[in-house]
Amino acid sequence: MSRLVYVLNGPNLNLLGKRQPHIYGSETLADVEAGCRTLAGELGLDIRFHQSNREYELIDWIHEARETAGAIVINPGAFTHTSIAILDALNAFEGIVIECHISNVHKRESFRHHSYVSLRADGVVAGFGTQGYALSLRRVAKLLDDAAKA
Ligand code: CA2
Repeated sequence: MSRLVYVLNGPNLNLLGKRQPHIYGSETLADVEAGCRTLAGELGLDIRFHQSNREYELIDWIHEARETAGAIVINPGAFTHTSIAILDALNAFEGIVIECHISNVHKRESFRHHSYVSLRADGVVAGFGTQGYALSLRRVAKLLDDAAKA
């Protein structure tokens, strides 16, 4: 399976490190991307890292990943709780899907407790801060390594 991983980020995550540090921490999205790139190099993964406030752009990247990628790590932001369209796109992707949330959504408002994306995700990370991205990439690398051996 391809070792290319799409790391996708949904609405408002461009504000990371600039607002609400008590919830989302002080690292910016650029810091998260740099950390993902360094770790991906160590794990032998290639990454495409994107953020958008537009649902259709996230869907287009998921479609693009269908052609080339072995895995998607996605923090869909608030689309997690609303988007059947993103779920449908992920259901058309045959590789590994990891859903990653910075905050512990289960400790927050009840509307954050339901995730459409979890119906497709192979694993879910929540509440580990931005470290969740590294944990997600490590899990992807492990699953790809296991698949290569099988
Ligand atoms: O915990 C997460 O990663 C979330 O996916 C973040 C979403 C939220 O709607 C989900 O329920 C949980 C919100 C992203 C907003 O990010 C901001 C970051 C800094 C300042 C303002 C917003």
